[in-house]
Amino acid sequence: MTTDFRTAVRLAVDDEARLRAALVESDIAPMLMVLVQLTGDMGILEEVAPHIQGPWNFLQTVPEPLKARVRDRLVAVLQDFAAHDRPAPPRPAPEVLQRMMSAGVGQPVPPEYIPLLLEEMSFGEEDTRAVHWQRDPASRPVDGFKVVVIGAGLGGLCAAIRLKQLGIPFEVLEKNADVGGTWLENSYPGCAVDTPNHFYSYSFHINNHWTRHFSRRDEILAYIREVVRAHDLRPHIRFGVEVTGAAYDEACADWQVSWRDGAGAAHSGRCNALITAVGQLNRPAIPPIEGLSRFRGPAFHTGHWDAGVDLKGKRVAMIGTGASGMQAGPSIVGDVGHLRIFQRTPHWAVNNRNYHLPVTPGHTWSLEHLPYYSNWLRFQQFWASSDGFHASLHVDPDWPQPAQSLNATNHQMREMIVDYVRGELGGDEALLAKCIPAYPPYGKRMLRDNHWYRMLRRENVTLETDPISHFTEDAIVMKDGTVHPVDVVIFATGFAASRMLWPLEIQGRDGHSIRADWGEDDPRAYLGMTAPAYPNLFMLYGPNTNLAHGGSIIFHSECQVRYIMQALRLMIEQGVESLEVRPEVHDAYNQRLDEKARGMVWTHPGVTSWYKNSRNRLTVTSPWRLLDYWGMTREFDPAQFVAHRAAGAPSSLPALPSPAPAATP
Ligand code: NA7
Repeated sequence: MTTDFRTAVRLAVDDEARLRAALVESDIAPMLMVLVQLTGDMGILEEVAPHIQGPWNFLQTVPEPLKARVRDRLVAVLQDFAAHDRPAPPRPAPEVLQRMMSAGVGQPVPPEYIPLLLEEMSFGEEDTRAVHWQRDPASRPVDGFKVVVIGAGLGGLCAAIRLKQLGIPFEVLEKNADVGGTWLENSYPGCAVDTPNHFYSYSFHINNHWTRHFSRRDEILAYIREVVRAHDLRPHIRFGVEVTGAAYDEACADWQVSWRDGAGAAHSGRCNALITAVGQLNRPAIPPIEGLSRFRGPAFHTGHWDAGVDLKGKRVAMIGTGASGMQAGPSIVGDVGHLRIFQRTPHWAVNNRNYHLPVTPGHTWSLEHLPYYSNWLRFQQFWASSDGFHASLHVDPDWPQPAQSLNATNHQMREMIVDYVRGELGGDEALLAKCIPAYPPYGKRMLRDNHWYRMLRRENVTLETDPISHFTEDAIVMKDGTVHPVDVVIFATGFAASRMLWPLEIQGRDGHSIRADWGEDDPRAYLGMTAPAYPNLFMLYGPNTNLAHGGSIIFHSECQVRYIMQALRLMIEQGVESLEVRPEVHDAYNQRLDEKARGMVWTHPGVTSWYKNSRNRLTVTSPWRLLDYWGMTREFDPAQFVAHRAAGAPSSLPALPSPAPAATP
């Protein structure tokens, strides 16, 4: 809904037949919420509630006559609103909202989630995460201030939008020739998002026209380009320049950023604050398998897909069976002569009935025209794919089968998936044994089955689970000596995520450098964003901010960007030239984080992944619920930082806060 409420209602009832046709194709849960919001009728809510057994539409069992009643009531109510030109009803009271939310997803929604959910749904179209100035324009000299953002992916663009809204001068440096980050770079067949799209989008730039519930890469890239167009960001982005490093100049309290242009020439420039938004999944990890350089055929990584290579009829080897492999394999199998998949460890994958479905025209119509429908769908999708499973990812110390699962709920999940996979594999127990992981579900990010298991049953597919020894000019040789001749090799082997910010050389004050402080694989930061000895440096998608239990990385970015904008606001409004997290705050946070991670699935024995380092410390992924992280990043607390004013700052400025003890989440 982009028009005001009264106009939207009038337009919605303008053509009753069209309205009715749309409602037939719409999701009953958000539709019911619209009806309850417009009428306050909790009776109909309670009548339908028992038939909503989960947050996904395929978990609803609402009988058709009851659905028809909801639709009829909604049409009548909308017509009544239009006929009397009624204004939007007041937002329901918190306890009513909580009941509505719980009924809408068929699960109790705890009251602590309500503020977060209202912010995420952004009723009334307001931009709920925007940061506003607190002092009048004369007291905030933005002119001499400059921010550099590294990267024009979803995180960097979010920062750019907020900087632009605040009027803070900034520049985005992007190594690629276009925006989009990981969505630009990954173009392999089948590349798609595995978080539902009406949630996987900026809360302040809703798209009601996704053609699928889980869209393909091209559509997501088009969305990103549209956001950039709408916010007129291109003039602020310098493309084709690769930042090589940045050094903090303590005397000037600013950063000297170095970059290379497309011709390889070195440049540098200064900024007061530096925001890294370089992503975690863009430095392909190609395994050091002996003899690769001897292989004569095409060999490329999913992140650098070579569309010029014709796979038709070829013997294709695909190494790796993670998220990218799961999407790419079934998408090319119809073309290739033979697909030989080299699996090191199987992944858990669930079936989601919406994964391959297009969005129906009626559903799209309701998203666009039915007041509040889009807000309620976003809530539903947020709930379906966020903290729901978090509690079940904690290890029950008394659980008798720790190698298989963590606790009773996790075990139930395991059984459900095993049953599903068995069905998909047509009861082939030998193949099933190869496909079921020897670690608990959620040990790695849960994948969505992209017809992977059915693909494995095809005549032209072989699943290899023995280790690879080496490449020859035209084959892969296994450790047992078996030779598999192949024409093309595809590496679906993931990214060098744990070497965070690599290969950037970031030098802080007093001789500190990120590479030395973090070593090969031990990044740590306060809230994943700031670190002592690196004043005025803010990281997006930094240490421990990857999401593996659910959620959308866009949500995390929005939380981080709000926090960073509040920090910059403090700097500008209070004449602060350097802002640096207190070491004790940073250390206490990381200690809490380590403790939290210790009892969770990702550090469980037998679970290997890029989420943690060689010492079993979780470094990449967040152990927190989305709710916890949202709460921790909602208000920037200056007392957690050491702030220095510029010499000559006006004496009229308020005193800077003194340190407070580290907060607990
Ligand atoms: P992932 O999820 O890291 O998957 C990489 C896959 O490659 C995984 O199956 C690995 O097996 C396998 N791999 C890695 N190194 C090797 C070697 N040396 N030999 C054989 N197999 C290997 O990367 P994706 O690109 O699929 O997905 C990245 C993220 O993108 C994903 O989490 C989503 O958030 C989107 P392993 O499991 O390590 O044994």
